[in-house]
Amino acid sequence: MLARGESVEPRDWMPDGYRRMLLRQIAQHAHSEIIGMQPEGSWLTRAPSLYRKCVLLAKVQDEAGHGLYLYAAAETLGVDRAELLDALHRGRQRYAATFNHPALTWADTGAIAWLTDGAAVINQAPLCRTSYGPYARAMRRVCQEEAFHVRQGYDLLRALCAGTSAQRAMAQDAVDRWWLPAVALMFGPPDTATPDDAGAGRTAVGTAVSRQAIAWGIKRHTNDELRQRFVDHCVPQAERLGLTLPDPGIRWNEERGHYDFGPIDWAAYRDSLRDDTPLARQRVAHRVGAHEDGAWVREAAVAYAAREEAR
Ligand code: FAQ
Repeated sequence: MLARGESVEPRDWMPDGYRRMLLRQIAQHAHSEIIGMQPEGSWLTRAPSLYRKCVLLAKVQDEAGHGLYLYAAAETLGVDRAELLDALHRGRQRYAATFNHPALTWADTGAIAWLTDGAAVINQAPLCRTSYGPYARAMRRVCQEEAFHVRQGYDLLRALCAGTSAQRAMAQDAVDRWWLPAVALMFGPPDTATPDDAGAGRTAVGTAVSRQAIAWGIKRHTNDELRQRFVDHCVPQAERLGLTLPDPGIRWNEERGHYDFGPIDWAAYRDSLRDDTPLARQRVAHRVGAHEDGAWVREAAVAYAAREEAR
């Protein structure tokens, strides 16, 4: 079926490992969408104009919607959404550690949308052809919206770059802080073992997982291929904005037909996946609080559905 390029649908037979890998990736993805609302969401009450507030509100709501599409896709694999949320709240399933960085200034909302959503589009566009039908269909909607977010982030940064020197400095500072989380964390571990891995007798965390995910058609490209594609996209855009990407190793490589970029500190990467940092704890606590506050809405929806059914 996979060899014929056909998608796997919920009622088709599938190996347990395939189901587990899909569930892990879709759940992590869904959790990332809803936890990812928090850094930008913290600026909703402080947007500099009504226009920017409306745009940011719509963007943050879109991320909630992406979470819903993805939880619905995960449910087709036989789990309940409440179980998935419980796993997030108890720290049994992960979300992208990118969002364990703070949004310190208004410019961060632009840098997050340009770089983080930009990385998400590069990572997720190939997932529109992922082998599991419900995930692929969710991705098509998500990617269309994410592409719009990237333009919104770029537009915000462009406005700051055309402003005062303080505004330009704010944009540069935000890009300086969000570049590495986007390049390293949004694409996952490297394809090959790093010297640090080899020294510790480890194979690279990403290698085996990625290889299996590609074999099953869940992922279409390796983490490093996608990372390179992202750098190639961003460099000319940064030049147009008049911003510098914080990596002195970035230069055009005529032979490869790609931009070279500096080495990533993978030991620091592994460290940033920890879920016991103050900000990671705060993200989950905020999420749990929102879930508890929303209990009455879920109860009302269930009561309404039961009443409609009884009619
Ligand atoms: N953060 O399994 P591998 C978005 C974990 S959506 C935390 O070898 P892989 C929208 C990994 O889970 C962003 N944990 O990694 C938005 C595993 O742990 P486990 C998310 C990480 O699969 C934008 C262990 O390390 N996108 O941004 C991370 O090759 C703006 C070993 O790793 C997706 O989920 C990490 N960064 O690569 C929202 C797309 N990296 O499960 C708001 C689909 C690794 O064994 C604002 N997912 N780990 O306990 C993927 O493409 C991949 O799963 C990766 C990870 C790239 C995330």
